[in-house]
Amino acid sequence: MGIASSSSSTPESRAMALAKVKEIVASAPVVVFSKSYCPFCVRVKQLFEKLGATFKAIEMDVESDGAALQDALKEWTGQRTVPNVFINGKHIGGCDDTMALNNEKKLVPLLTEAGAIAGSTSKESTITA
Ligand SMILES: N[C@@H](CCC(=O)N[C@@H](CS)C(=O)NCC(=O)O)C(=O)O
Repeated sequence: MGIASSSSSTPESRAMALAKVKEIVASAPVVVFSKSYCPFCVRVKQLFEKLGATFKAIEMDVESDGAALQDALKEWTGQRTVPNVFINGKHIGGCDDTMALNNEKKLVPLLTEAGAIAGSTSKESTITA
C-alpha cells in the first residue's frame, strides 16, 4: 500500500500538465489561473475588467484536468493558491501581489506593455493639441 489515493499522476502526466500550463501562459498577454468560486479570483478578474485589460481565465475547478494544472503551477511557480496571475509570460503572483502592483501604479504599465490594454493611455490623456 502507501500509494497516494488523491492522485494517479505519473512523471509523464505531470510533464504534460506543466507543458500545458506553459502553453496557456504563452497564449495570452494576461492569464489568470482561477477557481470560479474563489473571491480573490473574482477580485483580480474584476480589477482587470475595470482597467479594460483583456485576459484569459482558466477556471481550474471546472476544467477536467484542473487539479493537474494546479500541481504543475505549484511545481513551476512555487504557488499553489489561486488566483495565479501571469502578465506577458511573467509570473506575478496572487490577488495580493496584483493589487499591490496596482496600488504602486505598476500594473497598468505592465498590462500596456503586454498589449492587454487597447489604446493604452487614451482614457487619461490630457493632451489636446
Ligand atoms: N493571499 C492569497 C489568497 C488566495 C487564496 O487563499 N485562495 C484560495 C481559494 S479562495 C486557494 O487557493 N485555496 C487553495 C485551493 O483552492 O487549492 C492571494 O492574495 O491570492
